Amino acid sequence: MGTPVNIIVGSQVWVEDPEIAWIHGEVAEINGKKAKILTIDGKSVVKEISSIYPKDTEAPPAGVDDMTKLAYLHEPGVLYNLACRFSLNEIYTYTGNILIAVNPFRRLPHLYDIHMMEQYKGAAFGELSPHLFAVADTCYRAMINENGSQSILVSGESGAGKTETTKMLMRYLAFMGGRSNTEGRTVEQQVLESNPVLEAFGNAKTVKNNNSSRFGKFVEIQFDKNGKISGAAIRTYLLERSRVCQVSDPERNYHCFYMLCAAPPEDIKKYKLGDPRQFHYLNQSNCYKVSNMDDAKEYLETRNAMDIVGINLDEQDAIFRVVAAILHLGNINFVKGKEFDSSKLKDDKSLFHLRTVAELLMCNEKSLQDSLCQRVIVTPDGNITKLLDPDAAALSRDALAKTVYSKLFDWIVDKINNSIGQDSNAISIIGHVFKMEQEVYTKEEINWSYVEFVDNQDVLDLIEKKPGGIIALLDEACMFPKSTHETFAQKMYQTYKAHKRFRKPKLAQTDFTINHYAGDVTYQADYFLDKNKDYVVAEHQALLWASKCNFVANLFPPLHEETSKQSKFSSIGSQFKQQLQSLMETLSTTEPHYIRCVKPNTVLQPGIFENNNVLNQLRCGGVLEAIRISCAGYPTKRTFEEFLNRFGMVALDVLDGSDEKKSSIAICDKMGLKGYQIGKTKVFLRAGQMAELDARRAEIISKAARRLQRQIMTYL
Ligand code: AD9
Ligand code: MG
Repeated sequence: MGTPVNIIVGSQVWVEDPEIAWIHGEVAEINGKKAKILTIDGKSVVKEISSIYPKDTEAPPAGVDDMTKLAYLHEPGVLYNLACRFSLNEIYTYTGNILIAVNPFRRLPHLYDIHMMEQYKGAAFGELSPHLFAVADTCYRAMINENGSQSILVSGESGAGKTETTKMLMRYLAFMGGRSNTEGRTVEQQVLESNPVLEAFGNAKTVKNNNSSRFGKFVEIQFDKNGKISGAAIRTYLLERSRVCQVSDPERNYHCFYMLCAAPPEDIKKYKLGDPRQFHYLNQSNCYKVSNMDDAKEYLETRNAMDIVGINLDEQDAIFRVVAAILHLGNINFVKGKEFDSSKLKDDKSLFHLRTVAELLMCNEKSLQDSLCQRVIVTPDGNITKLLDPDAAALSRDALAKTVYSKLFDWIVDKINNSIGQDSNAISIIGHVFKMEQEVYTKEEINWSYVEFVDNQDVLDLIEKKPGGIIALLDEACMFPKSTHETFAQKMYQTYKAHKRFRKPKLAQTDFTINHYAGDVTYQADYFLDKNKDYVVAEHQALLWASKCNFVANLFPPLHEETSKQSKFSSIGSQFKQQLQSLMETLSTTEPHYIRCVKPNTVLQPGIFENNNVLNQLRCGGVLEAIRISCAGYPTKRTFEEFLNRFGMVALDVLDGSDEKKSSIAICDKMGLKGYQIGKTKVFLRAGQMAELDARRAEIISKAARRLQRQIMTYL
């Protein structure tokens, strides 16, 4: 990236710096391929000329609202522009049609209020300051005008602001597509209120984000032909189950547990709760409170949101009974029993919690204990009961907690979908911006060789190719009863020993490293097998299906003979892969819009912009690639005819009446444009060149107008 510019003594430049990524300096000396630079922190450094970049001394101090307007497009320019804007609370910046959103970590209420929405309503893209409302508005209008489905892809690392951005997008769409003056619960209200409900059950405090979503989400908002919201579908992916029974300091379990512990006294009594510190599933970490979050208030708000999305009071009661039961379940402990390798309840406390669980889940106390301490093994000669030792019983208890919680979460998502309702009249257009750009370039046979694409197909193959990929090997290992994570790791080491993207770290027994596009990631294969198996222990299923509470029983419907045989083995990896595939199919029928969220610092504080950190996100997130393509590429294309119609006047003397192509080249050359490209039917201009030509054209027009005016005056 970057425009080739001569660097001379006295040039203002950007130089790489280990601490702040890029530092500003002035070239003091040049010796062959090296330059000595005096940096603004008073140091003198010597660098290869090829590694330094010119600094735009004319750049507006407040930055530019679209990266494509930068005079010099290079990494330091892009970074500096974002930093300038961030310091002025301008958190949004365009990169062509991608919106970059830097998390302000402070409330900016005016930025999202109703007046702001009014302003963006119908405004041309780029007319107002960059904003997520502008993206939402563009989408909405494109959907109406072109009658095609749109998608907005929001990406970024944990804590970058995806969830907040998505909520604001949904609010804007509800504002545009809502039915004013409608009584009662409207679809758009239900769509909006699904957020607090899902966050209560699917979000938790982590080290990276106080409100981290522990599941993936795809929200489809459906509109009727009048542009009014007519339905919605929410799909969720891979809820983190292990968090239910395992939390490390200073993180928390899912918000709902703490909310319920902070509920009004009558609820606390009903669910036999109290201080969260008494529960094993919560007290593994010392963190109980989240700053700026009031669990008691959130509890009431969640209840209210549940009302709106259509979860009735009985259902709400059942949901919280299940949540409470999970907390009590975690407090059941086991010690060695009389028989060899058996276990029994540790003490009266454990008995109390066992009874409470049975009561809350409305199931039989003895069956509950048996389902935790025994397994029935089906053999051709009949069933054998195997006793579990205390460790295995504790694992069984945790497995039950995880299963119940994830079924509960799925139930909530289904319920919301059912009560909002679906409208299946969608029309779609297919497209992917980058791919289309490339195709145009190829068709026009122009040179775009320096536009590098990230091709991670080899990593994808390594992970998900069938057969032979890691997921396939994992599924195989899971089906084979004797495999352990060691045998699985050995198999991987063997299979991929020559793979460029796969490495076995030295001395590792079961770890493996994948060289992803964004960098190396080392994985511990330890729990891979367990985590990949998605089955409900038969004893747990039978226990809860027999519950006297319909809600609980319905979370655990028995499998049909047929399906149970087929899906005896069901793997999370393959399921997720299928879900993603189907998501990609849906997306491919829509026109995509991109919002890239950036987390400015790791301390989650306002006003701090960590250069290296941000740069890394821009690199990994493909933002720099996108700039390369949309800017170092040719953002403006015009057919020869269009080009001549518009700019013929700036160079009348060089036009060739019979050859449009020659004339177009002549205009560009006369105007001194560099680096443009001429295709078979079109002129391809670099960023800013169109503006240059337009300025020249405006100048000529105004001169002509003045001349005309003078002439008229003379005649008068
Ligand atoms: V994760 O992958 O779910 O862990 P997200 O979703 O990317 O992550 P989230 O939207 O939850 O991050 O943002 C983290 C926090 O940043 C929020 O809780 C807010 O406190 C803060 N935030 C994010 N965006 C904004 C904003 N536009 N205005 C104000 C914001 N605060
Ligand atoms: Mg989130």
